[in-house]
Amino acid sequence: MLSKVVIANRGEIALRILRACRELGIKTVAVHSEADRDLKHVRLADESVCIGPASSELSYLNIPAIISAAEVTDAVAIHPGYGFLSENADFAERVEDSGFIFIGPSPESIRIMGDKVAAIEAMKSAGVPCVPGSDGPLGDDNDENQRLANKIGYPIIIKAAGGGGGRGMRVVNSDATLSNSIMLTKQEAGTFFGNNMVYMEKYLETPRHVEIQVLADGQGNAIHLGERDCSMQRRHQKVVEEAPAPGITPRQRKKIGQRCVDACNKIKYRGAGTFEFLYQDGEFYFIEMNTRIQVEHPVTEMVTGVDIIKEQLYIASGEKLRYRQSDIEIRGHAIECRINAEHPRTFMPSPGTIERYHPPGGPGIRIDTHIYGGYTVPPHYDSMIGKLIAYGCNRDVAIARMLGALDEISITGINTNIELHKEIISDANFQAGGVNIHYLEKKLGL
Ligand code: MV4
Repeated sequence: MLSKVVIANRGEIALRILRACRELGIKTVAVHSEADRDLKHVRLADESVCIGPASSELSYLNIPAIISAAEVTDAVAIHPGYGFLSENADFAERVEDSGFIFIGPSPESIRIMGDKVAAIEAMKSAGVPCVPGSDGPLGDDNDENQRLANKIGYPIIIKAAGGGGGRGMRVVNSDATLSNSIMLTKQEAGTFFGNNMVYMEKYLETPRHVEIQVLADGQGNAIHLGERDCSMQRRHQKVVEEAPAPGITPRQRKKIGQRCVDACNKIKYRGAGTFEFLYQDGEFYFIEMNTRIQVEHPVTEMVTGVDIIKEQLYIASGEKLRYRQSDIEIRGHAIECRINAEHPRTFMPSPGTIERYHPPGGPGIRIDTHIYGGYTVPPHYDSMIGKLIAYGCNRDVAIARMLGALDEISITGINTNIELHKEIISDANFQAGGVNIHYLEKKLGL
């Protein structure tokens, strides 16, 4: 097993990684910004190194500072968490070139999945179902682009190859606006991602966002851990996630899961990963692959009993995958509410000092958070301060436990979105299951 790991992240995920390391007897190094000296995991880590000022660019995105911290503490590996450098192929490469283990996929895998055109091409040829589209980047010939759009059928969507997560996309309804939309999307893509390549897909109007979690050891062993439904979102920020996805049958899960597993083996994928699909009219359509641990991984952990972070650490240490597909059983239901420090109506971040914090408890309640009474949420980073997860033997029990926990939890001194969560979990359409990606914004009147 790894002897010492640098946790190159902050907040709840840094604490989550620390806990997994501690369980496996791995020593931990917390690297933190000047604004993050009081983070809970910094106190709990075996060692800590301040890597720069509050600004992310100068600390959590500062590659030389993070690698230096690994060098001076004699660490052997670096866990990037999510966000920040987690899907930066150059970072993974520099970590490896400096003689450390990057806890994640190979730089090559990260690079392929970062290029959405390359990712779709790789997945399509591996047998993963994709959205009908351009099968490659769009050229400058407008007649040809119009022929393609009409063959696919309007509405279509233009997406930046370097985008993802909702940035750099444009829906087009007719030939009249096609060439202009392609030009604008190319221009934005060039500015924001330094890559003006764009591609075309059929625009699915009312899909759900369903994603498959995989684990692979890069030695020919891959498994899937079933799916999560992440359709409850606002402005591409997930708000509530659950596993399994309502209405997905064991047969559907097995079929799409096996496609993902086969693709992992084909591309020699290593580590944890997530295949993102749009799901509409009973069909799955691959859109992107995430090569990091995701915020919502706990719902999968709750229904499978697999500690995904621990498995990342085992895989990074070179061990063969400790599970076979036949060991994996989806049992019960789990729901996660992301708790944000934000204004309840404007959704603007609302940092500040937490006066009191009373966590909820009881059967099936898990809370992944770094907050404590007296902790000050800094204004420099993401507003998510924790995740409340409710597990039950079925969805109704998970919902009842979540409603109880939302009633019980108390965070004073800052604004949070806890009241919003009470409204969502009480919502009749949420309770029926299977709402699409537009539901929350419609409900909020946006
Ligand atoms: C789409 C789509 C409809 N049709 N692609 C947005 C984020 C990025 N990961 C992909 N996105 C979408 N791609 C086709 N062909 C609708 C979205 C989309 C979306 C997807 C998942 C979760 C939330 C979303 C919100 C708006 C649009």
